[in-house]
Amino acid sequence: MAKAFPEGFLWGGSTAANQIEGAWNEGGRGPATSDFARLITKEIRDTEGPFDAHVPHNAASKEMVEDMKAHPENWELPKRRGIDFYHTYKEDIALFAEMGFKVFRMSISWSRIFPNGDDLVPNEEGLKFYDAVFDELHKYGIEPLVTLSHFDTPLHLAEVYGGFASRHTVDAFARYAETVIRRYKDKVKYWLTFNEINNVLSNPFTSSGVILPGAPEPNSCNPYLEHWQLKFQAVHNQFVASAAKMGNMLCRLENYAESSKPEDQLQVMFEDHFNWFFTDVQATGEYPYYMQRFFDENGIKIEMGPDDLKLLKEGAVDFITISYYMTYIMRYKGNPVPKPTGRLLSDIKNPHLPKSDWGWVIDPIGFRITLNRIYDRYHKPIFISENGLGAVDHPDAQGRIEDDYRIDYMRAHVEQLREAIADGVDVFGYAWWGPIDLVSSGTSEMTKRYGMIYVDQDDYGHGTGKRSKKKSFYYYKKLIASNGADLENNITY
Ligand code: BGP
Repeated sequence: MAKAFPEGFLWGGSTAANQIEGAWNEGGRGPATSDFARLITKEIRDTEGPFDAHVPHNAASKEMVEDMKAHPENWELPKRRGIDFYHTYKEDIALFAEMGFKVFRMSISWSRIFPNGDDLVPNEEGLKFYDAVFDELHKYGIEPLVTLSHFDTPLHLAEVYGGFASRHTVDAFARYAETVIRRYKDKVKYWLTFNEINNVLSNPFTSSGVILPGAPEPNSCNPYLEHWQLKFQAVHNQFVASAAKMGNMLCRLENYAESSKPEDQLQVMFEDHFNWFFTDVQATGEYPYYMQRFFDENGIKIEMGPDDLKLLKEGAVDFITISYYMTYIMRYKGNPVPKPTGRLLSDIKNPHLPKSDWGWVIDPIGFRITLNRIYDRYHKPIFISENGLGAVDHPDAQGRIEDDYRIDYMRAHVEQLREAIADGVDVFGYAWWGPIDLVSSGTSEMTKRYGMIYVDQDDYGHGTGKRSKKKSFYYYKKLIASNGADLENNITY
């Protein structure tokens, strides 16, 4: 048996309120941007164009939101129902406990606490819900790790203030953050501010509440490219809102050059900068030198408050949190600094790697590389808040799911994680994305399943909602029980 992971290593799973809770208009909750994220099925992708993960993020224009409000019957909006965790949390947490979870990464729905985002008094019913969830987790010795904002800005802040493009939203966020951090001071030790803060570039509406002017272009892979001024202003405001001793959260995009041409390597450097930028600011408390040229050449001027830079410096994060799904191939696009693609799937496919059903390349070695590079850059402890495989599952006649493809993915990534730790990288936890099937962030599908726990529910909300254990449930349970030493797939199911 291989070497175990460090003692006390936090094994667990990761979710987001908008993808699991449902109950979008219960318990005093106000509407959030995620309630306006439309279902994008394979048929829609095939007819409307090659949608990337997260791009375009379902709804972004004022017109679409207005139409969804006026004619909800014309739209399929699955995040409103999630997987009904709001009502099933006890049963679901009991299953996480059975797998041996040490940590559960989840988020609080901001509009459940402050229905409009900027109310002065919090909604007690919303606060009580999370009290109950945290108590339930602690009952089993599971540590909650909580994201304050995971792609669900209160809609009112988006509509009236343009979300984080305005400082008003920073003040509202600060009130929300203070309220929950104070309320749960004895129940929550680990906090993250914004999920995948870099996604503002490709997904400004749901991640930051920024409604861009004009309607998105149909049939475009990414109709939200451009508007750099707005996006970088929003992200600056999010940096300021984040400036506190807690974790950041970056969607880590590891890039390889397409060839050994120096120009391709230069492109890797440019793209890397657009990814490191976010964590550079959050980890060092300073704007890195390399962004200035891009800002100058694109007429971007970040408006800063007099104390912003001081706040950033004082609020540098204690640990680095990342999601890791895949790696990307870069080809030279010319000088001066080209604009980032904002795409999650690269045009150029890596011929050496297999792909998931959604075209995401599977690259466990890239995981080790990225962990080493992050640690080399920041020398701060790392928490993996997301890693996982979205796949189509086919239950057999008895409803059992032999998901060896998911087990293979997990095994390969945990092996490389172990290598990275052996390399000397300080990683203190690993949370599998979507331990229970949930609504996809990018496409709002249920068909894209990540879970070790199957949920009987389809893209349109049909099904019993019943939970059942896939083969990977038993695999992860055994892996955790051995603290990562036993990765053998010898499960009888
Ligand atoms: C990350 C998000 C998650 C999650 C995951 C998988 O970017 O933080 O919310 O959903 O990606 O993406 P998808 O659900 O689109 O497959």
